[in-house]
Amino acid sequence: MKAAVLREYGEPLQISEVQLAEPGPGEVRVKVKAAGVCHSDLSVLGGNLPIPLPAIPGHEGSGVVDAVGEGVTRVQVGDHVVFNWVASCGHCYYCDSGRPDMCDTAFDLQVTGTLPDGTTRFSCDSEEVYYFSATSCMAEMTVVPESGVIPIRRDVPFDRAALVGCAVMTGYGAVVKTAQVKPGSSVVVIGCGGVGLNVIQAAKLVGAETIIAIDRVGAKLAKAQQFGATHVIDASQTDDPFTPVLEWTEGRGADYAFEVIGRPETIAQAYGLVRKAGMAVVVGVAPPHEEVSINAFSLPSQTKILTGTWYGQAVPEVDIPLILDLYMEGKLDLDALITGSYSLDQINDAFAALRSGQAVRSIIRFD
Ligand code: COD
Ligand code: ZN
Ligand code: ZN
Repeated sequence: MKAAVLREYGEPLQISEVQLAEPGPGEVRVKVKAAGVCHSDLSVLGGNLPIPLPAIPGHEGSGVVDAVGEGVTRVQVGDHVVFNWVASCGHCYYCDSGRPDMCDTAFDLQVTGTLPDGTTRFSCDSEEVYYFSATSCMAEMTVVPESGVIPIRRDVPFDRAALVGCAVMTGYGAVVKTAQVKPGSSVVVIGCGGVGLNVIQAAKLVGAETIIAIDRVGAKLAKAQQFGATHVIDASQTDDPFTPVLEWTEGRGADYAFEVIGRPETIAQAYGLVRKAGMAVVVGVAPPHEEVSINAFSLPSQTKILTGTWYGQAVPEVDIPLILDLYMEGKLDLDALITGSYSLDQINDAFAALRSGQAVRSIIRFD
């Protein structure tokens, strides 16, 4: 079977013939149908999100269960599934307390590039090939832990479903689960890519009244308006988003701000753009060594909440089917997120489109 293999940071992906071992106990083999090209995959390619190499990227996808290992109970062969890239263990402190997004095991898997038993199922000419987020869906098939797949309804097209595995869950969860945005409130969203647009549409869904989108690409701001932004700020034209945001929020600052890029400057900006006792939520993942500077006096004197969200604080087996229902009811738009469709052989073109700033979500199709 074919897979996109990253051999060195900064180099194009190579479409290689790889071997895939049978699913072990508690594991599931999936025939991949669609994979979304997320900025985090791009971060892996460039070495900003380092993982052991060679590796197969892809953490946002959908497919059909093809085989199950011993003891698997949650899915059966033939089930349609969305990948859950935070494959939680189900029994650590965080899993037990309802926060599988913080699962210790799932975090370890980000670093080891393996499945929970410390090994990988992929190889190429007897060389081990590692995982990204225990998913690696930029391949015709993959083997993942049982918790790494969420069974879904069969009437959602695979390309739409794929997006729910990362971009939609992350953006929606940031608004609904982490910030719990209240109706009538004001929201700033910095970065209107695949994830940011989902912050915007979720804010609209829960009844935010003022939704201010900030991006440095005009086409992204046009998309932001399509998804519900009421005001836009072009960051390529001004360094001062503060003046317009104050003007549109009765001089106070926004109730909530979401940073959806992963840069220290814009994280500090998000903190600065919220009102006293407001909330800034960092969605974007900055390179691991970066620091953010916040005025110390402002912490007690303005009592703003500065927090983050990881995978939209998802409980995937509950939230992913719920989001798909919202799509089928016409309450969330997944169609307009897709700006391009590529075959596996064209995968480097899909990454080039994301890098250029033009693509929202490109889909790799496996027909
Ligand atoms: N000012 C304004 N806008 C900017 C700036 C800037 N200085 N820099 C970039 N932007 C805009 C770009 O024009 C683009 O529209 C947007 O920011 C980023 O969007 P994308 O499409 O490139 O990125 P996404 O939306 O696919 O990825 C979003 C994150 C960067 C948040 C993503 O990598 C991430 O961190 N995901 C969520 C956290 C997480 O759970 N990560 C692990 C798996 S994704
Ligand atoms: Zn756990
Ligand atoms: Zn992602």
